[in-house]
Amino acid sequence: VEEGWDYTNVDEWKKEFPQSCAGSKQSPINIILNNTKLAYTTGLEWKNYDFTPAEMRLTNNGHTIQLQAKWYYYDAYVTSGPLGLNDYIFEQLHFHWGQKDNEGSEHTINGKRCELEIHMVHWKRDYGSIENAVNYSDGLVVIASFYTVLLNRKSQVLENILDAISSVQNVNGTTKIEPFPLSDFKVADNYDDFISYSGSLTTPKCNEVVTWIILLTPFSISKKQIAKFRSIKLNHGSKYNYRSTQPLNDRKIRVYLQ
Ligand code: SG4
Ligand code: ZN
Repeated sequence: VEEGWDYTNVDEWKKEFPQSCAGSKQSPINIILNNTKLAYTTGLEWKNYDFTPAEMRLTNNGHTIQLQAKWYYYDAYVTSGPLGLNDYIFEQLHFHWGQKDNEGSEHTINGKRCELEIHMVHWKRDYGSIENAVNYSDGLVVIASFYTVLLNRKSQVLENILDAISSVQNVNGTTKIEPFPLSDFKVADNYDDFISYSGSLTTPKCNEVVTWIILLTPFSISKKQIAKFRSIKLNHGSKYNYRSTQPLNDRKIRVYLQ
C-alpha cells in the first residue's frame, strides 16, 4: 500500500505528479455559497444502503482509515438526480481529519473547515471496476459529508468505527467489524441538500475523474470521538490527512436544494 507521497509535503505533489496534480480541475476547493448556481433535479437515490453488509473491514492504509463493505447478493449504489440514469457503485469510505478544531476537512464552505470529512467513493457501473473507472472523466462519484465538534454531541454511527480504532492505530492495521447498514451514515433531517462540481481525487495521482457531491449540513461529532481520529498514525508520522484547497478556475458549482 505504501507509496512515496504523504501529507507532510502536499504542495510538492504538483512537482512529483505534474501530469495530474497540477491540472486545472483539482480538489478539494473552497465552496463559496454566494457563487453557486441553483440547479433543479429530482433527489439522489441511495439504493440498497439500508441492507446490512455480510462483512465489513476497517484498514489503516497509511493515508487514512478506510471502511470496506461486502454484500452477498447486492451492491449499494447511487443514481438519479445529477447522475441521471447512471449507477455508481459503492467501493469504500474513508476519513480526512487534522489536529485542531476548525481543521481537518478537505473542502471548506465559505472558508470554514470542519473537523472531519467522510468520502464515500463510488465508480460507474459501465466501467466494470474502480481500477478501470479512474481512467474516465465520468468514472467516479465521491459523496462527502462533514462532521463538527461545535455542539460536542456524539455521532452514533462513528462509534461503530471508533470501537475498533485500536486495531487500526498503526499503518497496515486491519480488522473486521460488526456489519451495520451504510444508511446509518445519513441519518439527519436535511441530509439531502448538496452541491456538485467536477474535480479530482484529492490524493496522487489526483485524476480529474470525480463528480463531487457534497452534503451541505454538517453532522455532530464529540470531542472525545475526534480525539481518537487525531491519535491515528499515518505514513511518515503524519497525523493529519487533508490537502490544501485548489483553484476553482472556470468550473461551476451547482447547488441542489431538495
Ligand atoms: C484515500 O487515500 C483512499 O484511501 C484512497 O482509496 C482514495 O483513492 C484516495 O483517498 C482519494 O480519494 O475521495 N480523497 S478521495 O479523492 O479511491 C481512491 C484507496 O487507496 C482511488 C483504495
Ligand atoms: Zn478522501
